[in-house]
Amino acid sequence: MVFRATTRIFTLNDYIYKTNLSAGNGRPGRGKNQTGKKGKDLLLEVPVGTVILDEETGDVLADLVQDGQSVIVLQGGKGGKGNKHFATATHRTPRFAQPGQPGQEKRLRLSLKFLAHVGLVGLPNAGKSTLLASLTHAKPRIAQYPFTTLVPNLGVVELESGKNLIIADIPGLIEGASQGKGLGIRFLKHIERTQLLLHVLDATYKPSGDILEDLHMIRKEMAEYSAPLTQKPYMVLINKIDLSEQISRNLEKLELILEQQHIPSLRISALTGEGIDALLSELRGYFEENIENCAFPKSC
Ligand SMILES: Nc1nc2c(ncn2[C@@H]2O[C@H](COP(=O)(O)OP(=O)(O)OP(=O)(O)O)[C@@H](O)[C@H]2O)c(=O)[nH]1
Ligand SMILES: [Mg+2]
Repeated sequence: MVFRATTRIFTLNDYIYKTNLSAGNGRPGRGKNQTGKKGKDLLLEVPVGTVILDEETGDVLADLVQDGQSVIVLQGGKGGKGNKHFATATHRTPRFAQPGQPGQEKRLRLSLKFLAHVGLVGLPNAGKSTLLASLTHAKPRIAQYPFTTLVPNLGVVELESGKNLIIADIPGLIEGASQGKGLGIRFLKHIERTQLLLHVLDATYKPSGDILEDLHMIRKEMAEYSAPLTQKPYMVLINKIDLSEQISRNLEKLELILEQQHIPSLRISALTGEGIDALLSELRGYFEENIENCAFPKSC
């Protein structure tokens, strides 16, 4: 049983119902000095970023991080040896041959961890999917209610050098997500392998609150999931600035606080495109020389 990673599919949805898979058994040995045929390979395509685990032990059997990378996870049945194999001086044409061997069996778990370069994080409704749609050709679901995104989305930004930058949009996080509130934190695995995080803050989100509280809350939930996630470089995007009449707080003051903490920030409107060019040029500056994972075509 062979698993092969491909960048043509992005989900493991094919395997939701395909749960009982088997490759061919080895065929019995045959006459005329012939070994039986090997079992036929079963080739299974999975998205790049798929981790294959042994369900019983939890051991990682393979982590497929390159397009085209393949791994034999279970050996198929060997063909049986033919009758000649068993011939002796006194018994030249034995009437028996070895039966084909059955293949190995195992319960496997497939887990996908995206291999994106940039991860979008934020509260539900902050505008993450709108931003993905504005930066890339991706067409994620966008709507005016929380938890529109139920499964993560990927988009591709083509840099000037022709390199492809992969951006992951994950479902929104809320306070208590690490305790299972909302959709929980299980989607954070998809941004574990990114190089840069973009924190999308809704500048209109709380009528009188401080949107930095949103930032700290999200980062706290992320830290509960995995401390290294909070070590990644990040940038703050102050979104929805087109809704100026609904932004009562003083953005300059907010930006000053971020600056004092050496946190880069940008004002954007994912909807109207304001600030998106500035964001793209930041991304270019960051990644042109500095792309670590090369899983996708033209990424490096
Ligand atoms: N005016 C304005 N509306 C925006 C902007 N960005 C997003 N929106 C709106 O905000 C709502 C939520 O946008 P989404 O992109 O679905 O938000 P999300 O962060 O992906 O939300 P979840 O998937 O629920 O986590 C939609 O109605 C968008 O049209 C913006 O820059 N300006
Ligand atoms: Mg969304």
